[in-house]
Amino acid sequence: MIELLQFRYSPYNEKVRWALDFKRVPHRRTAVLPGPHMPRIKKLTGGATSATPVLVHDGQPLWESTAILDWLEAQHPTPPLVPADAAQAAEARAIAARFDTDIGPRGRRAVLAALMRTPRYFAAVFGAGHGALAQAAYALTVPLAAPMVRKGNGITGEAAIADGHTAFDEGLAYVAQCAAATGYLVGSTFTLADLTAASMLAMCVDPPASPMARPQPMAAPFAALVQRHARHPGADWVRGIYARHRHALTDFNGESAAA
Ligand SMILES: N[C@@H](CCC(=O)N[C@@H](CS)C(=O)NCC(=O)O)C(=O)O
Repeated sequence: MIELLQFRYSPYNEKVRWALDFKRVPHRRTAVLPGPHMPRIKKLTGGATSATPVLVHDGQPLWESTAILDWLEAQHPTPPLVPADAAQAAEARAIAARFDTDIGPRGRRAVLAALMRTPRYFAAVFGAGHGALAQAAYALTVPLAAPMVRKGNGITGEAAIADGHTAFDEGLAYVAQCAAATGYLVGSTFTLADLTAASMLAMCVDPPASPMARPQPMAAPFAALVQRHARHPGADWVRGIYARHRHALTDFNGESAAA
């Protein structure tokens, strides 16, 4: 059995969940809480990383979402996420890499900064599936962990947060323009590029009835972030891709609805 160790709310984890669901790979999901996750993930990866997602197959851990998607593509080639055409495959990988390494980390700063302003909501978002008591206890740790979260994610001040919004604007503008002709970022089918871009932009779009939908009602700072980007044509694209290709699952505690 494949196990995914995940953060409930994370675009890199969403990439892997989406690929597993898209390819209908039976698996189990175990949600770990940011912070307390560290010793467990470090032990599992032999100290290589503390970051999620980590996928365990036959006792072997795999980390880095792109490496996990490559492994899934090799093990479960259909339906494909990588185009058969070499030029299109390279284009899809390049678009995915831009969203992975630029738009995602920059945008995440604005998201985390908004969430950290409301520790109880932070705990509700990341602790979905855990009991109310566990969430309340977790919320108490958020202000203590905030300096570490800021440091680890490059949230150096207001300029970094503003740049996060700029990153979302850049990403939304890119998908709106690039997908205008066919609805997809590469060619005329759903690929790794669409999956990755939509997973990253889900942070500011909040696609409904999906694992990236936030608990309701949203806390005010976070609602403002979503509101700020909601009417962008790129946000329509994200919602459309989710509706057509995510086969929206709302699992919160690790049960795979794809099995
Ligand atoms: N490049 C990595 C990024 C993963 C990542 O940034 N994961 C974050 C959650 S969004 C995480 O687990 N952070 C906690 C940590 O690094 O300890 C990937 O693609 O998997």
